[in-house]
Amino acid sequence: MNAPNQSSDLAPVDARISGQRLWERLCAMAEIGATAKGGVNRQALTNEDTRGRMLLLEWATARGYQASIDPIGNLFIRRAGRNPALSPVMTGSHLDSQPTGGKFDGVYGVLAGLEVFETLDDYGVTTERPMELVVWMNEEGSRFPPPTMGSAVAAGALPLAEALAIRDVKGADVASALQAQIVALPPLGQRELGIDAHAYIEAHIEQGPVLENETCDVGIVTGIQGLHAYEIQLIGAEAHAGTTPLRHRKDALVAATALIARIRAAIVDPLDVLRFTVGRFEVYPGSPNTVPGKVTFNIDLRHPDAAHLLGAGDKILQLCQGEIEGCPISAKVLLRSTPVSFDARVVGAVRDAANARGMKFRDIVSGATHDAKYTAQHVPTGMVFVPCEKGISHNEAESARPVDVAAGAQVLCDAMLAIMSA
Ligand code: HGY
Ligand code: MN
Ligand code: MN
Repeated sequence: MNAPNQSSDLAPVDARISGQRLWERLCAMAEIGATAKGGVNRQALTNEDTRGRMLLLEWATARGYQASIDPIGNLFIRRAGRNPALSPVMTGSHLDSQPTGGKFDGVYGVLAGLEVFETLDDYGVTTERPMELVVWMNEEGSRFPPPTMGSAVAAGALPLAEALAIRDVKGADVASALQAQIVALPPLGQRELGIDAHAYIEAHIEQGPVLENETCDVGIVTGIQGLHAYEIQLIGAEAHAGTTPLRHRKDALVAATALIARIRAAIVDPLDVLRFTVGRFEVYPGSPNTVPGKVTFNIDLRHPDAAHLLGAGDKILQLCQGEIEGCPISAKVLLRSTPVSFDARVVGAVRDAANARGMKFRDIVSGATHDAKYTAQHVPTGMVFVPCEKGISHNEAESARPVDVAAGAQVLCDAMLAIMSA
């Protein structure tokens, strides 16, 4: 590429991202935690997650960007601007994945942000404000529930001490896993908790079929639906599978399945807008010939309307009182995040950027949750979506096209520059 002449954001330049470099970086990152079925398993604070962060830091420090980390492990990469005292224009997403995750969920937003920084370097663009790329810790919440843990703590929605004490199914807590990661990473600047940005724009795959079905190049994300996360526990009594009559049993698994059936019946939504999922279900002691003495399961509940979500959530908590099948029930609220509408100015900058590039686009509300729901509580926030194949995500078959990931990164670049001086 011919390096264009030196310029600054005062003299607008048509900075065009490199789709090829972005695609190469996505492929390189996908090798870390790669699974046999073509996806990734890079769960938060595992060795794979640490290796992914190390690769990103390698690319970032090669460009002279400054890296820092906050007390919950959110990683910040800063591209200097003319005036360091100004709040940065921020972008970001996450590198951690589901256990059977895809190559684009989260990673795309992180590497699209890096591509924007590198493109501005290549075009010699010096911006007035610094720019920051944040890698939110544990967005997926698959190893350590709840999801969006790092951004929730940074936003003050989840106490740091509570998050650090959360354990995975093997008993490891966030604090020790985070400490192990920090020791393995290169030395990083220390960063206080908080979200300080002039604006935040995140690029992400849609994780649904709408954009692909409508042959849109990008989606202008206007908001995110609300999400409640609960942990439910039922306590029975271990007993011998062969000698214990059913009438004498306190079978926690029978109780849990009866309770889930009751909850589903109580919150059924004929419009199929409410999303109720039990994705984690632990049976203790998990022996084929011992009656289960304890069951712990997680509920993920979502809806775009705050009142409907709250109503369903309260019904669940009412049903999770007392006992069922002789087993006492306990319920823990892990997260209650309300639906979010993004800042009109930032949404407009994303829409204008797509329009100026002659792209086909549409407004869209995100069914998936994102760290942007927490940045939106503190700074003007928006997102840009790109299509993914058949809308498949949280699945190793997740896929996206080079032309689409490039288009989203270009919109991200243009929108970040536009919001810079807004
Ligand atoms: O669960 C979600 O919506 C996100 O993809 N972690
Ligand atoms: Mn994601
Ligand atoms: Mn995800």
